[in-house]
Amino acid sequence: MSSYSTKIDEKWQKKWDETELYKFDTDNVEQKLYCLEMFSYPSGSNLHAGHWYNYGLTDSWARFKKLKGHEVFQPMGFDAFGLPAENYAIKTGIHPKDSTMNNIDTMEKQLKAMGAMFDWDYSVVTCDPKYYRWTQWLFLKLYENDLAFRKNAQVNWCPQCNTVLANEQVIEGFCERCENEVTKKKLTQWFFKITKYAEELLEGHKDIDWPEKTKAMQKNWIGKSIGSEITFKIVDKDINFTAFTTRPDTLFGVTYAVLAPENPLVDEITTKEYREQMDSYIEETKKRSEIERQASNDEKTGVFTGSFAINPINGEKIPVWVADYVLYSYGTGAVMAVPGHDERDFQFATKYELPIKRVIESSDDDSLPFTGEGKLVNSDEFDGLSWQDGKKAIIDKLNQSKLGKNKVQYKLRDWLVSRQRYWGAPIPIIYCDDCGVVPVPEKDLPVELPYDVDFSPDGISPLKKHEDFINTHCPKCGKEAKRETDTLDTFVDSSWYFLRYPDNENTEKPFDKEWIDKMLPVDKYVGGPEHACMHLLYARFIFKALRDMGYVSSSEPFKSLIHQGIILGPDGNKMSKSKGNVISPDSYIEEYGSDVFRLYLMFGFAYTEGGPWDENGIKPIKRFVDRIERIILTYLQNSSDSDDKQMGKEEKELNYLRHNTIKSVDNDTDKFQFNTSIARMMELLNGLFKYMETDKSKNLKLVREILEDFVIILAPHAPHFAEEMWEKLGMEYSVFNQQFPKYDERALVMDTQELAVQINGKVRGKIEVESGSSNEEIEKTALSNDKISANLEGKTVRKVIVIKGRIVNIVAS
Ligand code: ANZ
Ligand code: ZN
Repeated sequence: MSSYSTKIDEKWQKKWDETELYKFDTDNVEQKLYCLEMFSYPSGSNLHAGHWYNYGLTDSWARFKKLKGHEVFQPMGFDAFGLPAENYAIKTGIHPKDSTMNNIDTMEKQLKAMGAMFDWDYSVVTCDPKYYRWTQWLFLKLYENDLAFRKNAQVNWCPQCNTVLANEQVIEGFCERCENEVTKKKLTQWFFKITKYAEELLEGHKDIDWPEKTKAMQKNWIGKSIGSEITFKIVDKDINFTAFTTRPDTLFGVTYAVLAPENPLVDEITTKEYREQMDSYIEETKKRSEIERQASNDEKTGVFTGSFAINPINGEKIPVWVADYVLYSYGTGAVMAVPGHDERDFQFATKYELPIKRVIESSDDDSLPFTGEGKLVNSDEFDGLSWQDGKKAIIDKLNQSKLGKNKVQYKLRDWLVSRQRYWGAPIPIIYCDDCGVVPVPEKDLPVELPYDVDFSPDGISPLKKHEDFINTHCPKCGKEAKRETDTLDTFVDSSWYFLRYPDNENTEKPFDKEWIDKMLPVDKYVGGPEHACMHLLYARFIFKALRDMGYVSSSEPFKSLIHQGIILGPDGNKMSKSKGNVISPDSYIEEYGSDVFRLYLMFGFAYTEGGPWDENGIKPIKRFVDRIERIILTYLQNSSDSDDKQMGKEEKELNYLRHNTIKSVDNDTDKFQFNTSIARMMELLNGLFKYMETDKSKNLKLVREILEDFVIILAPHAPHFAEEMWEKLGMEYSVFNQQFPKYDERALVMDTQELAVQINGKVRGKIEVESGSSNEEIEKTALSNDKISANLEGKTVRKVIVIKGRIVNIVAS
């Protein structure tokens, strides 16, 4: 049994604290390495295995970088605004501020007990007015630069949470938070113009080292589509509409057009005859989510408007329909329907007996709809062109009459940031009857959240009922005016927190440009993949917007990103309170100490994959730790019987193992491949035992060197225990002030030869021996080889012939 326990954790945590070992040295900023973990939401429950996996292991990576000579900046803070605290307040009457601050207190203690290198002097708490003052500042800057605006729009509304949601927070039609079905509401809301950066957000991917899958998710979400807009005139009316299409080459195949039910034109062009039918259809479609409407197997429905439009390429009259498979939120909310070459249009045309025309030829497929590539047919002068050339030629022609042009379309929508909830940063806007929308002057920030609010859940935001908060004076004319009562989405708080960490005490500005240019970008960002299309996209957008306003100089906030996997319960399911399969680290840490727990998480899982919890894995790790201590004690007790010059075969082998281990740990830990790092260290430990257990006199100088190296490379992975072992070896505090050992290439060149081994004339395996080995040594190696001995089972070896440099021949019967 080793001496390692939570006592040792406490001893070293105290010492690290007292000696300010992890204090970021601002004078050494040239060497900075910014290691950032997605900050946590201060929920009431204890840190779970997942927190440990994310924060503990990333801390090991950061410690490794410290040993490699970097000035590591590893801050931690809290994403402290948000719905759960407010919902909790409604249920219990405990104010969100009180419960949140309480939780932060507990979590901070637990995070400290983890023994991570967090420099708490640089912490941020987003619900602190010292922080959200600058979140409000950010809003004002975006507003000044036309990147924050208000519009009346159809928005996602969660009836359970009583608030609007961003598109990103609606998961397949359901609220991301409470999992209730999301409905639609027409409301005036605040948006950030992320769409302005759509192209750059795509382009920037090439400059960042991120998982390809995450980039692909963002790319999909941004949804760039290269196509054209084509204008159709309504017959006998002075009305036009434009349709976005990716297939202008099929224009001759258009047999009808479709407007989305929400398109305001519907009202203008629906004739008396169809009015009643149309109104009831539109009512019907309101009940359906966009997801349902887009489903390919969904039965297509629609109503004729009674009006016709002119196909601009050939003057043909086509009927205009309304159907909910066309979305108002995409493109122009209108579609030119080509049932011959589009699946949805085909289904619709079949149902309503609309004509279906072939305009793209296929050499081997004459069924419709045909969605592949081919040459144009039934398209007058364009016949015979490839579809690519056809696209261009048709748009060129329409361009002359201004009825068609190229258009790039994105699926990305502007970011809806206002929330009708209390526990968020108030939007710093004032409404004046005379002056209209007036931003709060910067000097009046923060607009503080009042504490004394009424939480009764009546669908009205607590701020709306707070007279003192609402009533104010217009900053422009001084007349009585009213405050905006919506608060900002918490994703606004987290869209810039990494900029505040390095300059968190600044009272003049959100951050100092010169300083922040030195500290950013973040070198390594670690967090869950579920943030791909929300936080990670928002933060990139805000960073670019700040760059364009002159507040930062670079373009991408997170140079390199890695996602941790998920630790599942022993039943293989995601841990959740309701399933009762949550693994709490506390009892394990109590029993084994935090480093054993940390090492287990490292060794038991591939970091980016995670997997189900298996507590059987802990004991072997505990033994590993015990054995490390034992080898050190064995060495210390042996120090007399030594031949420090000796560098024979055993010493060379051990030295090879040492340098090979250093090389592997260096390489693997850098890539978050902790499991293989630990496996290599276990091998080195075995090698040390093997060497120490031989009877002959040993080179203890070499053993000591190796033990020192061993403790240093172990240190990032088991920080408290390594510190203790470092002390046991009589070394000066702290192991974290050491340099990660360099491996010696020369020690890695082993002079070996490969020999084939035959049994009765048949090659049965290969062995590796050192050049210069004696015949006896070669014979011994051959016979103890696993494959060979398996082959020899039940047989008696009659003779062994060694032909040096070539072959070993075994005769057996
Ligand atoms: C004619 C056509 C012919 C089309 C053809 C496709 C194939 P992406 O790639 O997603 O951008 N479309 C346009 N706006 C729409 C809306 N608001 N709701 C539903 N569908 C809409 O898709 C672009 C295509 O989706 C457009 O090209 C249009 O149909 C349809 F053989 O126009 B296409
Ligand atoms: Zn005014």
